[in-house]
Amino acid sequence: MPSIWILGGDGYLGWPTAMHFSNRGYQVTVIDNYFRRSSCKSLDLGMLYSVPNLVDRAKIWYEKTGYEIKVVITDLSDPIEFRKLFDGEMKSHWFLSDPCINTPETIIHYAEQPSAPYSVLDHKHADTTLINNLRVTHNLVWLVKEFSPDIHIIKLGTMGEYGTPNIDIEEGWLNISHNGRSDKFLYPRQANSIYHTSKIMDTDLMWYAVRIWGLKVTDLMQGPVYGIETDETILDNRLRTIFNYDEIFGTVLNRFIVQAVCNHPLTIYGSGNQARGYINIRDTLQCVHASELNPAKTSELRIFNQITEVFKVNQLVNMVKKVGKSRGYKVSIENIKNPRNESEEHYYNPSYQGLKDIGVSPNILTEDVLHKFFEIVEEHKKDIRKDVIFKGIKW
Ligand code: USQ
Repeated sequence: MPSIWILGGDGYLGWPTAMHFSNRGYQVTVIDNYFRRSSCKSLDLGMLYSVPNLVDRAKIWYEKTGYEIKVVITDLSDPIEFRKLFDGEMKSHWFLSDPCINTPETIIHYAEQPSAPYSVLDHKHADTTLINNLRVTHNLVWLVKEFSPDIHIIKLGTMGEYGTPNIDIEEGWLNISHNGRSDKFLYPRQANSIYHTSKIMDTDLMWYAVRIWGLKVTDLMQGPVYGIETDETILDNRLRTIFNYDEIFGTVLNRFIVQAVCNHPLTIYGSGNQARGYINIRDTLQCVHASELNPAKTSELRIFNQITEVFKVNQLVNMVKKVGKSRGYKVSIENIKNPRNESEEHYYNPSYQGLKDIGVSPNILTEDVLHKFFEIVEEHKKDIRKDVIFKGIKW
């Protein structure tokens, strides 16, 4: 079976992705530097529950399924460390019989600082975001070019690269006519945080590597993800993914469910009319897998918008309110003065057909999905820390 590396394999998306591929017989190696865990500690952010370290997660996974996931703990922003993965010097911290890491057919790149609020905390955190995100991507394209240019890179981008333009959002590219001539360019990008800006720069680095070196890259422009459960996390509670509901690492719907359960008002930033494309964590796995099965071609930067539905914040609030109330919660709301520098009244019409065309069948946000989500959060109700929900990080 093909070999896959998952960079950032300890994170909210990385660990479920690792189990997803492993469960389907792929040889999976996860690589991580525990950035999320160490940031949660240093910034004193609560996770909904604690999760075993990556080696223990791999051991539990083996106990449950008989499949091996190899584990490397290292900092991929360091070019010398990253190189050791390619030249065979780096060995797995946990393995069944062979510690060697095979060169993969596909590399899935999630190894980034993923939070917009983190990136605008102050100069130091902005710097960490830029340095980490750009160096990992830069190291990756150089090493793939040098060691194995046939590897398909699947990179997680973000819909936030486009911002909220007053025209339809295409999937990555735009045909432009100017003074009677036409050409195709990357869609204009205009981000609202240092984090989102780092993702624009990532895309530019990868476009360079595709254009000049002929690499194969799929860039997945993903919207805010929600959810907690996948087909693999349900095998054992200790296999659950890291779940944040704090202001820095928690995405909006995940935060709203936790807020409803702990009787905290739902924190609507500004008018609540901001629209975004959302996606269930299960669909992130589906989309990444469909991209792996249908790789980009040599010299192709293929871009998909990885969202399944567009909602305004207020629509999410209404859904959470309805389901929360039916479960006996009061569910109040609070319109907080928007701490972010973002448009609240804007046009938003992204296209998102490409992934459906390669076989993705979206899980939409239904009341049943929300009920199931509430049930899991309720198991941890007594551990929820209200003090991390809103501290007022300003842009
Ligand atoms: N929002 C609220 N109340 C909250 C939290 C957020 O009203 O308590 C609003 C925000 O103002 C924003 C929307 O909800 O308009 C989405 O916020 P978010 O925190 O869920 O998402 P964001 O900061 O944009 O970032 C998240 C992920 C990031 C990913 C991005 C996709 O953290 O990794 O790239 O979603 S996108 O938003 O499309 O750029």
